[in-house]
Amino acid sequence: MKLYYAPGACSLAPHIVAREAGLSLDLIKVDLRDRTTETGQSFEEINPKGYVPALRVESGEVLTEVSAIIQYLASQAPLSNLMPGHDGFDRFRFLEWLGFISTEIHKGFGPLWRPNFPEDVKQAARDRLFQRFAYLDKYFAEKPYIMGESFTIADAYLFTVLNWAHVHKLDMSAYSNIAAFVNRIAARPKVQEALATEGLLQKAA
Ligand SMILES: N[C@@H](CCC(=O)N[C@@H](CS)C(=O)NCC(=O)O)C(=O)O
Repeated sequence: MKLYYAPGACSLAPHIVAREAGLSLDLIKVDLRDRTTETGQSFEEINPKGYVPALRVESGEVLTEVSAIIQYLASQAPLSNLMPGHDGFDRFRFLEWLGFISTEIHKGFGPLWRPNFPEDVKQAARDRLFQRFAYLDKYFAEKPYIMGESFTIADAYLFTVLNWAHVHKLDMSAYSNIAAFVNRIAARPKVQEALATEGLLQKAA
């Protein structure tokens, strides 16, 4: 399988998941400015949406969207127990979390990546993120991981996007339980491997 990624982007989530699942992956770096791969291919030929991550699976098909890719990877290593099974309410709680991470946190950062967006739009995005962080901070006061006592792919996704708080110099001092969560995930050997491979160790939380 090939994962098209950009260092520190949301593609870090599937990168971590593949390592946690013990799956072998070829990493192909994408330059998001000119949308070419490090092998000189047009990235839009691989993912016409133009963004990372994209995963080329063994059949040759290309899968996009973080939440779909990480679930696919976890499904390839069921014994790793990286997500709840299909029976039971936990599965739906888990999907609820993936939706929250994707739409509220991942995309919540969207305006902050746009140099030309007006400051009031960026401030509104920060305010909204801080509301979400307050919710997460309370949640992690009670539980070490999103699904309770064990690590799942949702933790890898949340860890990846929470790291952007530092990139955008958000004041996270009020959220000590989020800091503890980020440190807990960062300390995992497979997460360290992924961060080192992407050249992020000195930048990670
Ligand atoms: N809906 C997509 C969003 C992916 C996304 O936001 N990718 C960013 C990096 S984190 C990107 O490649 N942005 C470049 C662009 O949109 O041109 C997903 O969930 O996978």
